[in-house]
Amino acid sequence: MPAPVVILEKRGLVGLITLNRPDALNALSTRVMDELTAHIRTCEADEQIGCMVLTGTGRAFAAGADIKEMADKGYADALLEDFITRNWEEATRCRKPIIAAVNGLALGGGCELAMMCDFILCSEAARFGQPEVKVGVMPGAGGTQRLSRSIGKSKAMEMCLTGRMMDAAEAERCGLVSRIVPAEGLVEEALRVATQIAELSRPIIYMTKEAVNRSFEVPLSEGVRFERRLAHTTFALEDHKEGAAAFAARRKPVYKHR
Ligand code: DAK
Repeated sequence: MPAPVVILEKRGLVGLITLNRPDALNALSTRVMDELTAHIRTCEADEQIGCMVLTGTGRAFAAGADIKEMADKGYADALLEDFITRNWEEATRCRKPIIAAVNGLALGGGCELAMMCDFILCSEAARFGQPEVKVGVMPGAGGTQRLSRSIGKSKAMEMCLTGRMMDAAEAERCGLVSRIVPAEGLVEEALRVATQIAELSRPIIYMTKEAVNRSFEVPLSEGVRFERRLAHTTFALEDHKEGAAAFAARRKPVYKHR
């Protein structure tokens, strides 16, 4: 049996998912994306797991879609197999948060995959880019859309039209990543933050994630209305009562996810 190209490990309340194809800089082949999709679904279905961390082995998070595999694909192949839509977007569909821990190169589909996660922590070694134009293709997994929403038109346009790479410091300055963490502690820090999230009330976390994501889809007034409706419903949760009672009693809350 061939070694898995994506590894899932359970670390307490967190699912740690590692892209494991270092010889190809974790290029996102069909097999990688099928395994990744399966692992995200496993974590979604596992009642113990409350949050996921996605990272890569070696010097890359992921250097993009597998260029060699795509080389022979024609238009009809891409259309009929529903390329990208079929098995790339599970990270955007799951309700449990996913933190991308970008340890190195995040290029093309790799950058797009990181942006599908809920937020990005990275090490100083991280490099981000959308170099598709240099290999005769364009971003096709949300890069032109998510990058411009994340870092603004001018920088996104420059990145997509030239394929230049951005280092970790620039990525933090322009808000693509939330924080830079020393390389040796990156995964541990991501696991620590993920555990903190996983210990909170799950319905509250799901609703909060959904509300933030909604802000990218609708006008402000609709987004605020949506948030208000969700926020009102939190008062119906046992976890809301528990959170308030624990605060008043100066103790740690014990959430039942109800
Ligand atoms: N695909 C396949 N193999 C890759 C790869 C990739 N994206 N990136 C690297 N590799 C492989 C290399 O071929 C090499 O394998 P061997 O030759 O040793 O067998 C190995 O990884 C190590 O790479 P290098 O020897 O090149 O390492 P260097 O340090 O010299 O260079 C590099 C690192 C990152 C600068 C270079 O590897 C590179 O330029 N890689 C390609 C980066 C890139 O262009 N990424 C974007 C890929 S295109 C679509 C949807 C989505 C997409 C397109 C269409 N539709 C809906 C239609 C997405 C497209 C992409 O992501």
